[in-house]
Amino acid sequence: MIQGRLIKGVGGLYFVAADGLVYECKARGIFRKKRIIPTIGDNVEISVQSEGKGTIEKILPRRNFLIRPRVTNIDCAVITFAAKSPDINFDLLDRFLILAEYNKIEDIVICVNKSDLSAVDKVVEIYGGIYTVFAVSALENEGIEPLFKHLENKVSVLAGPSGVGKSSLINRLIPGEKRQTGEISRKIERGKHTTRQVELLEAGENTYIVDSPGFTSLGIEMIPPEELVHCFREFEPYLDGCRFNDCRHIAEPDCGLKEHVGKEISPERYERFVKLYEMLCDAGQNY
Ligand SMILES: Nc1nc2c(ncn2[C@@H]2O[C@H](COP(=O)(O)OP(=O)(O)O)[C@@H](O)[C@H]2O)c(=O)[nH]1
Ligand SMILES: [Mg+2]
Ligand SMILES: [Zn+2]
Repeated sequence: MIQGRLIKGVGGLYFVAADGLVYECKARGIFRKKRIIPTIGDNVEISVQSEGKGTIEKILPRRNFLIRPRVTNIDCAVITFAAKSPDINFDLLDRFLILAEYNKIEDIVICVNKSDLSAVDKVVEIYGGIYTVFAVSALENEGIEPLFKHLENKVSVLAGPSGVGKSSLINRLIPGEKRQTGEISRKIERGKHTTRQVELLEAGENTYIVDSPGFTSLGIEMIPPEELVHCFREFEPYLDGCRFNDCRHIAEPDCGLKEHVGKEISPERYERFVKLYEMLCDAGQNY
């Protein structure tokens, strides 16, 4: 039995990278009976039947699980936006960050692409103290090296709206990769009814990147309202300084969190927290 990582699935066949080789595998029938679906990113144990062919015998426990794209055991989320064209939608940026936090991904970074078109000051100003911010230009091949260094020996997902340059970045990060970019690639994506194949792309030894189809809006309605505050990483140090144990940090007096808004906490971030909290409460009532 050897251990490997499920990097790709095509019509019931699973491709497992192990010991520098890729094995074409079937899954044991027991998985289907138990309704367990092998998922890209799974750490698996396989038995080898013949050269390059094997069977998935066991799926090891998953550390986390993303639904869109459907992938597990993510080490790092690279929330990717463009400095310009399209302009940064900060509401959407926070939603991507919230989803990554909610999925318990520890290593979250922000990547601002198209730095050739505009400065990235505002992102650095608001987020620089909370997350590592990489300013890059896929077009001019600028800033790629530090980003690549950060991704080494990890499985990373590039998530962000469409048109920000995720595929272009992957083409820079992975030598030889030729992902379709631009408007044509998006027309093709829209035309397909099935979601595009998720795949771990090998960027180096033990280094994988997932390109995900872009989203224009991101549902976070499944998050219980009281969990939201924990998805704002910089709020954490101030959550035990409130007068009330069940403080929602909205309108309560003597709120230890609100005391720091405008100081350590960005007023914009806090405002978006309040708006999203109220949205989540309303969403809960509609169930
Ligand atoms: N100016 C500029 N344009 C870029 C850069 N990176 C990508 N683009 C362009 O932005 C468009 C969208 O890129 P694409 O990689 O398809 O974005 P995706 O939808 O996030 O995968 C394409 O027309 C790219 O040529 C960059 O660093 N600077
Ligand atoms: Mg793309
Ligand atoms: Zn409070």
